[in-house]
Amino acid sequence: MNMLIEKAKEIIASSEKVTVLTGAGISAESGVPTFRGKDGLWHNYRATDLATPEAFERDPSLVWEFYNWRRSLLSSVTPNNAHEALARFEKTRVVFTLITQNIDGLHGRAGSKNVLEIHGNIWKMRCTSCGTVIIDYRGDVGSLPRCDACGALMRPDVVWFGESLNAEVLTEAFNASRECSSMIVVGTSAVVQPAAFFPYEAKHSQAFLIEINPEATPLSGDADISLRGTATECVPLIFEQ
Ligand code: BV8
Ligand code: ZN
Repeated sequence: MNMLIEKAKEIIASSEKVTVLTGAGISAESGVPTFRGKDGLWHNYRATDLATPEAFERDPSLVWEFYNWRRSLLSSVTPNNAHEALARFEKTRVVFTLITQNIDGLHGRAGSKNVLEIHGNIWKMRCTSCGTVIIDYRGDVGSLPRCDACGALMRPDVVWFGESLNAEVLTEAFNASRECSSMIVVGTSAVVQPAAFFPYEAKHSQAFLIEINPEATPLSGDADISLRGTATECVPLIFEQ
């Protein structure tokens, strides 16, 4: 593994444009449950039951209960040294894009300034009617929060299954995937679209593809380097300049 670590470090140091894609696995060592792991979030709940507009339509209280539970899990966790290493790396680079599928906000708390949160952020909520957005809402959301401006229901400002991603954010993520000289994919099962497509977009544009994951994924066969390790084991080593 050390040889691969050294090689990955060299590639990143010599890459003019670096793009990183993270998934739930980068937050696992902070104590945030992943989605598809053995104790995964979806293990107890089916995504289709809760993280969809239909579920919210059908039972907004249940969906808010699910997000309040996840917010309560997140309120006691802190970024780990993988989040922190990426935040430090960002300061050393003119061109660096961090794309995350995570809604936990841990990259921002670690100090990363320019994060593409393609699936939104669990600490934000928005009005279902007038579009008012409340950011970094740490209060108790209660059972059914309503919009101060118009009285309509508030919803978590996240992208649910079956919902389109924000067009600008998606374009930026695709461009960062096409234009990078290397892409490092950390802690994702590479199942959810369109995020799972970004590494292939990078590869197709001749980028060097590095994967960090203790388990193999559908992406592993296409990665130039596949590091079978955890985020906190590998990320600080390959990004420290
Ligand atoms: C869309 C926010 C257009 C909400 C999330 C059939 C085929 C293909 C696609 C589809 C299909 N049917 C439907 C679709 C589209 C669907 C999709 O991809 N479904 C999947 C399930 C097949 N996608 C969508 O709906 C997207 N929208 O396509 O719009 C459209 C419009 C209308 C109609 C149709 C299409 C929207 C997707 C966004 C959904 N929202 N999150 C919330 O969080 O509550 S996705 C959710 O899953 C999270 O964001 C999460 O990040 C994401 C992906 O999961 P991972 O991050 O990869 O986490 P996972 O647990 O799976 O894996 C963790 C990995 O970490 C593992 O590999 C593990 O080995 C590793 N790991 C563990 N420990 C560590 C570690 N790695 C490193 N270190 C460790 N210590
Ligand atoms: Zn409103």
